[in-house]
Amino acid sequence: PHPSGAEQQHRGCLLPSPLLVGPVSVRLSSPLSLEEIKEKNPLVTPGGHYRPPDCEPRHHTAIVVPYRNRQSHLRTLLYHLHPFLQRQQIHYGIYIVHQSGNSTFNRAKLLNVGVREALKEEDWGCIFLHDVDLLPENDHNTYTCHPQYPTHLSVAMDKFRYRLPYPQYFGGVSAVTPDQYLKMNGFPNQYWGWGGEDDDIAARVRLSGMKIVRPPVAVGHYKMIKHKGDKGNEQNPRRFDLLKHTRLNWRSDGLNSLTYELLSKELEPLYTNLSVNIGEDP
Ligand code: UD2
Ligand code: MN
Repeated sequence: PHPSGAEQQHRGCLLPSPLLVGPVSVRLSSPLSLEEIKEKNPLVTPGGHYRPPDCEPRHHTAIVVPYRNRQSHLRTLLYHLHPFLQRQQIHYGIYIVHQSGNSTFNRAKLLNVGVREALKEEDWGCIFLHDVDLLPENDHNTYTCHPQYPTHLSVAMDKFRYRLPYPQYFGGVSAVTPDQYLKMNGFPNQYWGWGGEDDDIAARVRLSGMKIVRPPVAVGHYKMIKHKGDKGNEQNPRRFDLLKHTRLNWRSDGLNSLTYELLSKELEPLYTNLSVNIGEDP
């Protein structure tokens, strides 16, 4: 006999989700308006949260996006990611961490802020660190965490001809559990401008006794929306020097030295917007 609706609600969602479709084509041009995207995702609640309506989700994932001045990329990401995550039948929330002001961009520090603020709100089991311009192309690439080790998801990107550019590469999209994040003392706060912070994060994984796990190349496909370098995120000339000292610095710079001022938190229809003052390059 079929379970009644009430019984079904207490059932764990099936694994793998029966809603998965595998490879999907990604729409890069002329994103819809936020209102139109909201209409297509009626079950998303304010702040950009979602729970599968018919089964108990097995995963609770926060998506943290470092952000400044990439409006069209953000719309494209939301258009694509909401249905993608819903097909995976996970409980999720999307957090956009907006660096206020014009000081040099600091991706890793924004990620630290996002993790801390997301965990204040809910007991997320998994936290995704997600560039705004990367679109997953296969929904078998599940947005869940490995129980022991940090995961690197964007293993095959169009911009690198669908290959890993180098073995320790950790840029783009990655994921940690709160425990893994604590173990590696989060991410560095000292990388202002473009580059190096992803390699520092990869080094922290290793230095804290963990390793990086990855999905198969066949499912870890991503498209990156083409863009030029942003004003305020010029290449960081200090990155090579900083990277020489990760081994010395990772225990003192990171989650345990993080300071910032949360300026506002807005529950937008499709995401939570955290505006934050993270200071500037000293
Ligand atoms: C690479 C990595 C990225 C990061 C970066 C170096 C890939 C796919 N990604 O990206 O993870 O390590 O190098 O820092 O290899 N952003 C804004 N506004 C800005 C500047 C940056 O929102 O003004 C955010 C946005 O989420 C963006 C991310 O920071 O996707 C990374 O910056 P990028 O896209 O300019 O750098 P890219 O593509 O070289
Ligand atoms: Mn990019």
